[in-house]
Order: sequence, then structure tokens, then C-alpha cells
Amino acid sequence: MMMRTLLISLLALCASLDARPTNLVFIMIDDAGVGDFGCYGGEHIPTPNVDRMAAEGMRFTNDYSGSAVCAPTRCVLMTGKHPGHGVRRANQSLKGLLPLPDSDFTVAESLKEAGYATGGFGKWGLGNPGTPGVPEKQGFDLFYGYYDQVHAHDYYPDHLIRNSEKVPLPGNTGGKQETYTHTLIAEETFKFIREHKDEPFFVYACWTPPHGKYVIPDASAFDKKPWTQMVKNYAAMVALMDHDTGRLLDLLKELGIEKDTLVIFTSDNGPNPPFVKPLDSAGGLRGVKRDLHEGGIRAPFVAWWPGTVKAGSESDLLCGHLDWFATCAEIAGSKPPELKDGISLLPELTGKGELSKREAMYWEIYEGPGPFQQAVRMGDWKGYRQGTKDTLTLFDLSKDPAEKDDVASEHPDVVKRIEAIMKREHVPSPNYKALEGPKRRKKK
Ligand SMILES: [Ca+2]
Repeated sequence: MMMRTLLISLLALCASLDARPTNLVFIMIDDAGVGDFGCYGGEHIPTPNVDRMAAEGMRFTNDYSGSAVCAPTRCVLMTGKHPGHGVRRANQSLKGLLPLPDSDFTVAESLKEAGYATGGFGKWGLGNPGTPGVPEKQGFDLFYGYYDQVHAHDYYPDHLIRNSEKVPLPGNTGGKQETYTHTLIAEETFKFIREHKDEPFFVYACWTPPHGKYVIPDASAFDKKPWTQMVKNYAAMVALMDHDTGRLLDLLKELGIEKDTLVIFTSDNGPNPPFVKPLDSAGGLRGVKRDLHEGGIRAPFVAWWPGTVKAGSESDLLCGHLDWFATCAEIAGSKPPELKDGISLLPELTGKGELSKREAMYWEIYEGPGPFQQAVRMGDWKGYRQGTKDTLTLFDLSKDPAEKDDVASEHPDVVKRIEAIMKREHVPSPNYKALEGPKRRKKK
């Protein structure tokens, strides 16, 4: 009996020594709202693959985007710093497009140091060729797609970029529209996974639909819907992202590495206004892209890791894109982010170990409904203001998820705590002007 126990322990030890490091795949599509997905209550666009991913994995119901627009979200994701600490706090700045500086340590650099192959596919937005912010100087072995965020508006450009080099797309010259870029970007994503199946890899699938120009080769699945062509195209773009997410999961299974791979599916910020009414893309929440109300920053977030993340599970943990770096660092045993703004989600994903305590999450942004917005989520409370001296508005999301009823005057203690968090977390940046802002509202 003793021998048998010893043998089993030895086998378990060998298995754990044998276990390969977990691959990390982060699929982040662009400008899709939380209400676009069936598993989040969406009723207009079929998303069977993301829904399947949730059924086989964990669906997060309190997950937030890094920011309410593209570039600062990507900055949060890469650096693990919230927007009151990061370099990129809006798409533009007082100094134009800001690249990530050399001094910023990224999740890709951390994973590369730990021996991961690192590939990014889609839209970068944190540094154009010739700047220190280019992905291949920020930890990526390969980045294929768009470096410039405005370039990424075009699905039929005459070139894409691979490690700062132009890749011509002759099918799109002289007004031709033969090569839809996402098709190439998806193929490159899958090719990278195949090529690196035998070593640990980090794949950042920052796919561009349904953002930018609303164009897609085939939207016929939605022909009969009572929507404008633009809304039909948008729906088809979301459906394509769902389809390709399914292809990615199937590829991992085909390669037999699905149990060694954590896949996240999310979106970078809330939806654009034209899709709120016909598709309920904001899921009934207040605000859209660029707004720090819930509709601008609440994100779909589904984690899939067969055999490790419990199938069909749900988490209401307050978390976000901010936590990806710390999560990866714990999984890979690699160097963590410079600042402790994020927490590792690994204990939540596995049900083992202890989560770090989180008092609140903080956002700031220098565009949108006001020139400067700040928001804090603390427990069920959501504080929001425009300008550092603006009156704080306060919402109890447990009763009022759509932020309709400002209860600030009834909870002066909570208001004080949230104002203190806003003051503490906002570290002024020479690249942005934090306006004091108007006193917009009269107290009730
Ligand atoms: Ca976006």
C-alpha cells in the first residue's frame, strides 16, 4: 500500500514537472458592446461561439475595459497601469499621438523574458514605425496588422505592417477591394499558433472588427433584418468575430493544446451610438464609447481553459483588462507589472489560492461627453464626474445598473471616499490637461 501511494505521488510529481507552461491568448475585438453577445443577454446577433466559450468556461459579469476608447485601453492592457498612471489616457494628447516609451514594461516583455513566443495580430495603436512604442520593441516577436489607429479604420488599405515593414496588398490598389484585412489577420493569428504549438506562446488577437468603417464582404445573413445596411454590416462584423473565435478554439483542440491554453474573449470599449437602439449594443447601460458611464467601459469577458476553469461558471468579481498583466505574470511565473494597479485573476479562474484585495477601480479620460472625466467603481457604488472640481454623481449599481438615479446627496460618506480615491489615483501628466470642469449639476 505504501509503495502504491509512493508510486502515485511520484507519477503526480512527474506529471507536474512535465506540464508545459500555459499558453495565453487574449482576443480583444474593437468597439463591440457588452449587449452584442448572446451570453450577455444580446438578442440580435447570433454569437454561438462566444456563448459556447462561456458555457465551457467562466463568464465575468463585472468586468471593465481599460478605458472608453482604443488607445488607452491598449495601454492599460499592455502595462497593467490604470489610466491615472499610464502614458496614454486618451486617443490624442497635447503632444499628438504618444508612443509607449522604452521605460514602460509590457506584459509581452514579461512573457518574452519567461520564454514565451509572443505574437500580436490586428491593431496596435501604441506607437507607429520609427517610435519606441512599436510592438517589436515592446516585447513582441511578431506583430502583423495596423500600427496606426487611423490606418485601422480601413479594411481595404493598400498595405498592412509586419514588424514595422510595409506589406503591400495589391488586391486593394487603384480603388480595388479584393483583400479584406481581417481575413489575413485571422490567418496570421492561426499560423502563429500552429508554428508555436510546441512551446509556450502569448497571442494578442487585437482584431479590428466591428470598428472603423462598417464594411464586410458578406452581410447577407442579416439581409432580412429591418436595419440600415450599416447596422447589418456591423452585425455581420460581430458575427465574424464570433466565428473566428470559434475557429481559434477549434484549432487549439485540433492541436491538442486546449488544456494548456487560457483564452480570454473581450472588447476594448463600449459600442458606438448607431447600434444602441437597433441592437441594444450597450445592454441597457448608460453611455457609449468615450463615456466613463457603464456603457462606455463595461466589457464582455469570457475565460476558457478546459480542465482548469470550471465549465459554465460565472464570476461577479470587480475586475478588468487592467488585471491581464498580473494574471499572466502569475500564470507564467514571469516578472509582474511595475505598479500594483491590477490583481491576478488566477485564484478566481482556478478556485485555488487567494485573491488580492481590491478597494476600487479607477478611470480617467480626456475626451467624451466632457473634456475630462473620472470614474470609480467601489463595491456596488459607481462615482462619476467631469472635471476635478465637478460635483460627484453617485449610483448604486445593485439597484440602478443604468445610472439613472444620482444618490450622492444621501451618501456623503461614500462621496468623500470616492473623491479621495479620484484625488489619489489621478497622477497629473504633462501630456494632458485635467480640467477643473464645470459645476454642472445643482444638488438635489
Ligand atoms: Ca475601440
